[in-house]
Amino acid sequence: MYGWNGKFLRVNLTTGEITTQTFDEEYGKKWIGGRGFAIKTLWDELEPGTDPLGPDNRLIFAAGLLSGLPIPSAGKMVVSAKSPITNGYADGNLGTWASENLRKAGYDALIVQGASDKPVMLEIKDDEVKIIDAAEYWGQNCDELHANLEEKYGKRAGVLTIGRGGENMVKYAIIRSLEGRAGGRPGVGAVMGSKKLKAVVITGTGEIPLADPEELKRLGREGLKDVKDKPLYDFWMTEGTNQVLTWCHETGTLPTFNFQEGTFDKHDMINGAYVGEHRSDTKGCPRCNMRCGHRVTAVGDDLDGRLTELDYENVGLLGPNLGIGDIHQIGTLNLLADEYGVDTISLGGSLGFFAEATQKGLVPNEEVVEWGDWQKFEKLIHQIGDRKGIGDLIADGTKRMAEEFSNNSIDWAIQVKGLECSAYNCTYVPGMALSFGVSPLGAHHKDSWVISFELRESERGSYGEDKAAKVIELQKIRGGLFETFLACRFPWIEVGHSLDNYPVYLKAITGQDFTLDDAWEVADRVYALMRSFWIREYNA
Ligand code: PTT
Ligand code: SF4
Repeated sequence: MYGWNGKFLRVNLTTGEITTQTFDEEYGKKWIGGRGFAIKTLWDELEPGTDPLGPDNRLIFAAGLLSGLPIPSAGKMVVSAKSPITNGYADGNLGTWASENLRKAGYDALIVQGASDKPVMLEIKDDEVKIIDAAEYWGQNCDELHANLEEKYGKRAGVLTIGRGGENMVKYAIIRSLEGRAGGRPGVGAVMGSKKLKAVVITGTGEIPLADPEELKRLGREGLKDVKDKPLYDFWMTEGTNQVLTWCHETGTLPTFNFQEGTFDKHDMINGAYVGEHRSDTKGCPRCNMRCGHRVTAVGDDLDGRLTELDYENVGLLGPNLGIGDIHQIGTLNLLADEYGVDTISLGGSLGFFAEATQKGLVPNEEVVEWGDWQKFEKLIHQIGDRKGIGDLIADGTKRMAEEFSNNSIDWAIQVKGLECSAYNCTYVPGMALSFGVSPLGAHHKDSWVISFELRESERGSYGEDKAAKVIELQKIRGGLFETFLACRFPWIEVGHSLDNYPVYLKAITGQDFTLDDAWEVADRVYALMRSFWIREYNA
């Protein structure tokens, strides 16, 4: 069989047992990889009602058929678990050398179960797999830890870490890799912390089993050239995802003051053009020629001059949503989120909710935070990451805070299924509200970013069946194809690298004639199981 190794690596942190489990081509074709392997594992192996932060939850690191290969923007891995914030399916799509190394080490996925009673890390070198003591690293934040592990294992090792946010099980803790890659917004990092697993380091020296490696190299070179030659490429390289900010401001969809407003007067000091001009450099995922991590300097006593990667979601939620219009101040909050390893979207949503609670007089005097007071927000992030003082409550997210504050505050807790909303104010875009509402992940834009279609094709605020149809179509392409076959979706959605390229890549990888229709069938299967999982776990 080509493409798949046909092997999962399983580590039980309670018993110390390390095993492998094989699968055949029929299973591979049914679930493909990434999100497909993850949801199938969670569905089959978890008892309904399993505590997401208990030892029985599974923490899954899965590659896909495309991931880690030298084709456009494929240095990605799915990290997944049952979510401690939604109780449903959680995942993130993380840029990391770990995907390539995992496949080269001979595995398609790593499944971690059980929990250690002391801090440990996993060291995987091909078939040598060790659970080793990580006491010396416990308490370190992500950048320091990453640097230490990179020094020990090399720059091309796959290094996955949690910060103190993950250790302290902040409900929206993520897993980090590289300079600023962060994945698993619905609390996958908290699950890693609950297992006392501080890091995973993977090095693989074998070959990924490819049907036609020479052809794949040729296709990869052509694909990368196609991306670079696209008319939108230069604009993308200047503005990246931050280009969205101006557009959101102009359409009234920018989350401002906890989504109370949709425009922001300082938008031109934090938009894509401004960041493009004031950034220090760009970073990205492995082997990508569309690097989108625009790094700016942070400010403040301890962080002054340090670099941090900004994307639109980070800027939207840590900027206008908190009333902050200075890109370096936003950078400071972003850097702290990356250091503690907490999701910027849920963090910005939770801080925005807390600031609105202040505005409405619900917060005790000593804790209040005013819009735009970035230094107070900075202090709160330290408290959240370490779960100290009021930070302990904010670390549980908006829905839990709304229970605490009552006074109908659930009405302005901007979340779905408990997961805070990505950076789109839906007042005038009901299609995007639908997309958030029907996502089994909660209010994440990743699977169906219908807003661009909606604003392009219809009157602001209008309703129509075409929007619902588009939500379904995008769930298949973004949530299905890109999350199971596994590559970054930006070459397709941002510069127009055609979807028709992917079956061609898959032919060289597997030797089989995949069609896009096959991909949609897989997408439907995977999506149906994610939904079923949500229904099964709801109040289980
Ligand atoms: C992703 C979510 C996003 S989506 C952003 S900005 W975006 C936030 N980034 C964070 C960050 O940074 N630091 C932090 N501490 N928390 C963060 N939380 C937020 O996480 C990311 C890119 C981006 S940047 C996007 S849109 C695309 N997402 C993809 C996807 O979902 N699937 C796919 N096949 N390709 C994608 N390509 C793009 O990847 P999550 P990454 Mg991602 C500093 O993780 O959980 O999916 O949430 O991982 O490697 O950082 O890539 O404007
Ligand atoms: Fe990573 Fe950005 Fe490249 Fe996608 S476009 S692979 S998110 S650097």
